[in-house]
Amino acid sequence: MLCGKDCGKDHRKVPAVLGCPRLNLPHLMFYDRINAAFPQNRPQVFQTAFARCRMNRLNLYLIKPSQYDDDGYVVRHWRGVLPSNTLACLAGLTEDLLEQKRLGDSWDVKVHLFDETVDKVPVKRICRSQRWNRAKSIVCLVGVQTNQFPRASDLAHAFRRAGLTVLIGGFHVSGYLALLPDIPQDIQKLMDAGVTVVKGEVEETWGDLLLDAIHGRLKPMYDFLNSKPDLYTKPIPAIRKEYLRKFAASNFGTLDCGRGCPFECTFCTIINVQGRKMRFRSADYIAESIRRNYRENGITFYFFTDDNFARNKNWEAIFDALIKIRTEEKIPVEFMMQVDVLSWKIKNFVTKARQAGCINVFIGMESVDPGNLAAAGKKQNQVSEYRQLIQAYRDSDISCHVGYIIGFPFDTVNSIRRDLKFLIEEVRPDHASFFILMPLPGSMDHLHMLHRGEWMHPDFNLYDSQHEVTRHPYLKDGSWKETYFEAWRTFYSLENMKEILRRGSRVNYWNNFLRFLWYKNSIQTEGRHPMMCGYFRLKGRTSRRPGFPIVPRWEYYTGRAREIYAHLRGMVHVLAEMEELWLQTRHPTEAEQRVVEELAKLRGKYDQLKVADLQSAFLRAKEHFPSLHVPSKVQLFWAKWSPLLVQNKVYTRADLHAFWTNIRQRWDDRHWFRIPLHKVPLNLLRDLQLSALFLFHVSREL
Ligand code: B12
Ligand code: SF4
Repeated sequence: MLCGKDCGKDHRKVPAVLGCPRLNLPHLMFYDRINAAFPQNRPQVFQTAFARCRMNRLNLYLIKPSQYDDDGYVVRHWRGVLPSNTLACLAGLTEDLLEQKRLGDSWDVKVHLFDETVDKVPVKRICRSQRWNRAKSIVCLVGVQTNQFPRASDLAHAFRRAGLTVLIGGFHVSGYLALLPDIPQDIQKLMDAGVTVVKGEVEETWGDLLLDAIHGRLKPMYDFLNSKPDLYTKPIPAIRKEYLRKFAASNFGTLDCGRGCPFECTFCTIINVQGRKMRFRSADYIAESIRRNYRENGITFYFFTDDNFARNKNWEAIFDALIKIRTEEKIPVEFMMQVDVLSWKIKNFVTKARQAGCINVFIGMESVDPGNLAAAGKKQNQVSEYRQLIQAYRDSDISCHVGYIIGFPFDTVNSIRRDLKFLIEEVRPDHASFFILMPLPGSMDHLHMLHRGEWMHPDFNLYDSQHEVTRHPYLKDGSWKETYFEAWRTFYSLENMKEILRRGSRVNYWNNFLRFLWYKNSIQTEGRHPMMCGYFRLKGRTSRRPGFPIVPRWEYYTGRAREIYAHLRGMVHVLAEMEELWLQTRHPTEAEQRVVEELAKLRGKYDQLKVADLQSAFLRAKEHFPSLHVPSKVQLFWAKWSPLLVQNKVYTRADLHAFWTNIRQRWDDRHWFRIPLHKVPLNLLRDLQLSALFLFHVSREL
């Protein structure tokens, strides 16, 4: 008889006093005594009763692992930004199985969801879960991407050492094994430790897999790559309210309406895992789940995670269903989606998208250099049409977010700067996300580099599009990463953000503004890609990558205190910049914009700005806009000292900024006697009032 805890040993051969030699679990000694008492033909009835009372509880742990940071700590945030669709997907499939009682009646199944980017995974508790509860525990490491694979492997080994049943799936293993004839060493190591590797999608096989896991008959590997499921009537990703509470916006859900992409970009893994043939869900199913999520969880905003919604053959039916939900049922649902550069040419696509509630599209633009696009197999991207593409969406009040890759073969530091200027000034998207080119296992780039024997960094933890993992002919000695960060800083400069908010439609003002806040905070304060980031980084002293030492308590906590201080300072800087952006852009009329420009000209003397100077700025603006109302000096006095009272007359905090810079300068130069102490309390009060006003408006829009 094999050990009920899946250690793989035959207990007839193990002396009873030792229990299970691999797991060293005391309760197995009892199991062994039974084996000893009934050495050959154990009564069936005894076995069944024993099995029932031992395995009446099934703990199913669905864990989405995180990544290690450069210091080896697990990356976790107090609040996340984007919930995991893979978790929701597998939760939905499991709920469906339980409703249909596919796992049988005898199981009391408890499903635990952990997203390590926002949850501390209680590794020890999970390891004990099978030991004391007389239960069976199955751990599924889900949606594991390449940069999460090292962390996922460490978790898998820890759970296996405790004798739990462990499965791993997601894009890393699926992509890696899709193109390579042999099993790579690190995946083989997992399989040798008893971890089951699952390639491909499981919509049609999840129930069978769980039954195999329950009955201890899992195979080392399952390959579903060649039998891609038809998604039409498959269970829709299930959104749980308690999970969403860990995210900045708890009304934000994810849903994949379809999978696959017909194009052939060489850096992309999607086509080799989910295929080039499009599969899609039924519009009625999607609509029903949107209604239910609205009723039960208050979800009003979705990220449709399809890689290319424009090529989803069911797009029109899905849009029509959403239009009906919005107009007839008055459910105020909105969404963002990913599309290709040709999508604007599809008849009615853009207008219907807006009517259906789309407010943001993510477009795989990748580069503005035709040579680079050709090298990446991105034949569909025509640089000459980029401007029209952005305009087509903007005309329908949909803001455009472009993905931009740095490190294509023809990129140099200078060409990247030139291209970025072109992107900002000519193409003019509303948002941009920058990525360092990396050969992801499962992409043709990776396969070709492997065949050519080119160097690729062996540590998958770094494959997060933010590290240099290959060698570039023109971007050397860290200049690749430097240029990458420069691109973020240039695009999200105060000037460009101001320009975007001014030219964008008022309908999308807060949508654009909040995204800027999220992006600035991620890049400037956290130093992480916004799509892998949340708000306020958390760390666990002992959750460190093997090979990194556990730092003594005192050293760790003093270091942490310094980090938190630097972090909070960073956040204050970001908030101050965003406050300035808000003050300068929240005024809709052209006349008021002119006032802001006139005020900006006074920048040199902000620290000694008089009410009369402020009024003169209004008067100069009035020369161009005669209908402009010029506030009285009394009004401006109050606006200057009490922003809460006359909030709409405050156009900038540049004078405050100048005041604090001045004080700091004098402090640093040790000219303490020249610090105007009497002005400090009043300016502090003004600053606090303005910040309160700003935060109030931001929180109202969240
Ligand atoms: C939405 C999305 C995001 C979102 C949300 C992520 C999320 N987890 O939902 C955001 C924007 C945050 C994001 C960020 C990033 N992403 Co992303 N993302 C996607 C996208 C478009 C959809 C994900 C999805 O929902 N798929 C649908 C689910 C259901 O599919 P699935 O995860 O494969 O799961 C199925 C099977 O694999 C299987 N399965 C999965 N796990 C398990 C476990 C077990 C035990 C079993 C049995 C089965 C199983 O069952 C599922 C149902 O069939 C995918 C592309 C894609 N088409 O999947 C890229 C993708 C996953 N992302 C990718 C990358 C590179 C990133 C970033 C590194 C980019 C960046 N720098 O920002 C970051 C990393 C963020 C992070 N730390 O997770 C790559 C990953 C490739 C790789 N090998 O690592 C992909 C494949 C896109 C690509 N360019 O190739 N991403
Ligand atoms: S268009 Fe996007 S999803 Fe399609 S192959 Fe290219 S990168 Fe992949």
